[in-house]
Amino acid sequence: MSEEKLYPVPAAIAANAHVNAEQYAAMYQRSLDDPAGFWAEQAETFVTWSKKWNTVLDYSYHADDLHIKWFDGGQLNVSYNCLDRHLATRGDQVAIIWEGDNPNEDRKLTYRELHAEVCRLANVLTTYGVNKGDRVCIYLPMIPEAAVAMLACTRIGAVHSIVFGGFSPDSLRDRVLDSECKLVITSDESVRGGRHVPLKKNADIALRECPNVSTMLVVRRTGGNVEWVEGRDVWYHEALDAAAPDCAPVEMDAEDPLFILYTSGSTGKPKGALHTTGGYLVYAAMTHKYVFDYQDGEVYWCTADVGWVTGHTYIIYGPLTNGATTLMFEGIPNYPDMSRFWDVIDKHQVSIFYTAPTAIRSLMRAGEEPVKKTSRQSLRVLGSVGEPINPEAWEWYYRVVGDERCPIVDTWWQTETGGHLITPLPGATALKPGSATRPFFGVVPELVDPSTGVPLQGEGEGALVICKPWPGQMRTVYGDHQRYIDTYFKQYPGYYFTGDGARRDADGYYWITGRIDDVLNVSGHRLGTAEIESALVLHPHVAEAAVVGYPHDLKGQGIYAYVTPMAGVEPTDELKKELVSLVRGEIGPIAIVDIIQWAPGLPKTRSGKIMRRILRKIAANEIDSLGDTSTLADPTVVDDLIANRAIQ
Ligand code: 6R9
Repeated sequence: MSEEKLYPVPAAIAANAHVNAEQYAAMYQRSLDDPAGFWAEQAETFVTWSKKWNTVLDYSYHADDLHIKWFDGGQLNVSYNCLDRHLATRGDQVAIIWEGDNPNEDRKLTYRELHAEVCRLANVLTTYGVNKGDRVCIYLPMIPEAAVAMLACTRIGAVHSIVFGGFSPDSLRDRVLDSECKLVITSDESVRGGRHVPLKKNADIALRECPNVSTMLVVRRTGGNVEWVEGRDVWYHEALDAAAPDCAPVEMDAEDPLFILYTSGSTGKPKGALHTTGGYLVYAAMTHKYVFDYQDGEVYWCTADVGWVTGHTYIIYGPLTNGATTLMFEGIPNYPDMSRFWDVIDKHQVSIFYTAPTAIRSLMRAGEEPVKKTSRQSLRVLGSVGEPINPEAWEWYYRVVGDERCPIVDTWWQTETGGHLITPLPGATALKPGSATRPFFGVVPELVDPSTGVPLQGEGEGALVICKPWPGQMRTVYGDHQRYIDTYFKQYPGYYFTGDGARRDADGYYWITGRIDDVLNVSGHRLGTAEIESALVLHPHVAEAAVVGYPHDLKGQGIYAYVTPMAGVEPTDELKKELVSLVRGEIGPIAIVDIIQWAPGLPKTRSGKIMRRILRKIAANEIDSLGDTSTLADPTVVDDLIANRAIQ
């Protein structure tokens, strides 16, 4: 064993877990030795098919013939799997516990009630001309109607594209246009931490430039004032009241599109990650059961928003396919006070709790008292996702929140991967704080030398790639297959490139070190430096901008922008404020620039490429290790940047 602290699997957990250490080893080996047999079994176990597939896997990772097909020829319906097939045995079981922003507001929907509402909405969508394969944009807060909307789309074979409620009208517009949606579902307002956000107003602004959207369904969440566009806008509740209660699920091919979800990359605009039906659902259900060791009857809570992939897979599709009770939370961790998470756990007797390191770090700051005054006896398993969890936060989560009783599953995965790829299993994996530990079944990670692409043997650090497909893998970038190939399969031929760096220790444990491309991870949210730079240069007083991340205590990474003003422009604090609000307005409140440094010049190579490596070092105040600056067109610009750096 290596030098790091090791937490063995608690005996009480191992005894009843779906998978213990021996079973993990045997199943993992089998998944490599006989992938077709292994995955066929999983597909039969987790999903009900109306027609069996012909081939388990058909793929090529080669750029000139790139394709990935799982369970080709099979047919199924996602909403049938999440709802109908549970009705006979658990129709009256709670499917969704909704906990409002206001602690006095909650709601429970049984599988039967959820099924009924989904069928009605599916009929409404059909009435407004949505057919199989059409795209529907969902721009909703964390309310049960978001789950209903997703499932209603899947019932009729429409492809949903959820846009997080914290995105701006411009971001919403770009996504609606790129995925060519014809219908948008939103609400009058959203509520978070007692504050109302005018979602419909944002959608109204966005849709001014989206001529193909003919219908906007509006959920009444708060009763706040909204403007109404006659002929386009329809109240959700009125439409549902008028709709027929029965709706047969449409049979879908395993490789038919299920959803599009936009995510930031190193270059250009966010890309629409496309996930398909059969493989995704198998992978979502299987990882949900094994990684959280979900046991029948337990209440499971993932605090993500359905606007992110974590919400898709681990609030909705995984849990509902497994017939679980999933909790959906509208609010935030510190409202009305710092005990909110723990109060909700006690109130609803939550067994499994899955959140992000950024939330843990901010709650940690408030000390132990807000946690310790609650019971949390119902908790059995804790989870972490979104960014590397620093060992201090891990230890606090383990000791203070879990009372040293609950294993923490630190799950590494991405929008692109659909589900967990590297993660402990509660009953099988000894834990090391800060390590995502070992690969899930069927997943073959590899570390390659970032510059040569040569695989590393044994211990070492390099670029994290995956050697073969898994069923939850994204299939393409919507509308731009070439971008898919270029982004993920070009740099290291024969592999899927994750964009992350990682270290492998002597025990074969993986430690994710973070993004090695130009993607920032701010409070667990992905942002491309290119998106932020494009927003900054929209300002008439800005000549050029370069954005990098720097270490931030709470957010993991903060946003550091180097901005070159136009000649003759006075760089003032007023201008800084304008730039911060410009970026926020363009992208949304998740994009708050933390630091702006005025840069008379940016460090560029002779071919004009900005050397971000140097900018990252200066932002992090690591000026002793700038590396070679001799290839810069003008090495003196670096001296000015160092002298005026924000963190010294
Ligand atoms: C699920 C999700 C993906 C990026 C990923 C990585 C980082 C996520 C992590 C983690 C270390 C973990 N990331 N989970 N890093 N440990 N447990 O977050 O998807 O929003 O696409 O972000 O997040 O850098 O590449 P997404």
